[in-house]
Amino acid sequence: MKTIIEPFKIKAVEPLRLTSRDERRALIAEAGYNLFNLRAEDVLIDLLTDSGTAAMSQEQWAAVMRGDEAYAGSRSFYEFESKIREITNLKHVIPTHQGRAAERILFSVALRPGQVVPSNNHFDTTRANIEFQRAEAIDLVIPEGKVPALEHPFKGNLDVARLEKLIAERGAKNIPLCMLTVTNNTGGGQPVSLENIRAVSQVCRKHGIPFFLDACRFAENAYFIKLREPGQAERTPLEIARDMFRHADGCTMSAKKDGLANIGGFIALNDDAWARDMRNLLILTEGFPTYGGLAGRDLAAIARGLEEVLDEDYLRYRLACVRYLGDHLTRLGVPIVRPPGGHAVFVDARAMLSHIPPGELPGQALSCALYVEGGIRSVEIGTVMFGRRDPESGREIVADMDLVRLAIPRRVYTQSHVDYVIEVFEELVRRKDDIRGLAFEYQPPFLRHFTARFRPIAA
Ligand code: PM9
Repeated sequence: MKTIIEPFKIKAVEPLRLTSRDERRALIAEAGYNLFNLRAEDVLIDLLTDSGTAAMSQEQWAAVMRGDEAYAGSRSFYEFESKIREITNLKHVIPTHQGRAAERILFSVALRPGQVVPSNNHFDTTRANIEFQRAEAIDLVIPEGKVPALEHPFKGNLDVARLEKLIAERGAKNIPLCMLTVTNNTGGGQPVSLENIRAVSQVCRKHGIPFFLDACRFAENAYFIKLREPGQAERTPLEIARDMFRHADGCTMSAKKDGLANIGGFIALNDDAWARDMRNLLILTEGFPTYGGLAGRDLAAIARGLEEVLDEDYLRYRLACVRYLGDHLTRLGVPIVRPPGGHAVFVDARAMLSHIPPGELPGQALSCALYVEGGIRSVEIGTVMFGRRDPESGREIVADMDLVRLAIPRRVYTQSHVDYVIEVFEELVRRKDDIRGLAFEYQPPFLRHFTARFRPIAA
């Protein structure tokens, strides 16, 4: 059969509320043209994020009921630890309440001011946590990864020659660790090849630099490797995932993505001294090392989620879903990051709304238009998220790209929901020249996209 169906049926449903275009126009103005400020009830199709928004399976809900809530040494922790060790083969497993807590703890222990941390692309919370330690986050994605329309099987790869150059220029002792985000969220949810993981790891080992994966979407990355990397087609996603982690000294993970859970995260690593320091910090702010800010039931749900996410039928359906939306948008002439990524379609708003200069935030403008037109919530991944205001001139320093991400929550929406999104785009393509740019009205000192407010620029 050529149709790849959802490999599950629906047992519990959640109603969606329809709103009118006039209502949405008023709601987005009230929200300061920032979609994070909307109430979820006022959104019809919520593609803001794939983080923490998955539908859990009956086995995960059963695991929730079986969760062991002992303060120390709960059975659920040992299930969690054992599943993570099975996949990563890393020695220490430290639970955290979500990914950015893992990042804060890792960087608090590993970084000193003035040091640098390279990656393909750091995600916003990763970058912010590095900068919070007064260190520098450096993006070294391959040049192909910055050209939205260019087809390439592994656009998330890190440019190994630039990594070598960075090490030569800054010195290995100023690089306390190197990271690789799989899949590369900021660059369009694009995968990293096993060959590239191996090459980056070899360079790091040669210079004695610990190598960490940001493993939020490791299973989707593993399935892309199976589909696209020569010699990998016959291997299971688990075998490939284990191979990915074999090259790493540690990882951070938000279990809200490929953990198929609504909350949670962890750090896993081999270094005993770092692990000891991290556990001490964990006790200070997150909780005892066998729960790390999570309930026992959360640990149990994640352990089960990490197993289900590596199921091949699930991964085939998951990537097909995103490809379906991406290919239909391409057919409508909507410029997107090609090929579609693992968890989301990224629309190239700078190209689609070429009449809006980057300084007038075309990504944010497109996100708002999508909401007004069809009640769809997306997120800008561009100048709002990654640009910054020049403190001297007050001008906006724009990001490399202005993308709008349509992130697909795992196991939540059906094909007709996706067809509806495609229809809304059809309408927007017709009326795109009427969409106006936006200007910042307020911005906080870091992670500005979450709480900034905007105003429309008059025609
Ligand atoms: N990613 C996302 O929507 C959630 C926050 S922004 C709406 O893509 C990577 C690659 C991520 C990520 C979160 C985190 C942080 C780290 N690395 O959200 O703290 O994509 O669990 O994870 C979001 P937490």
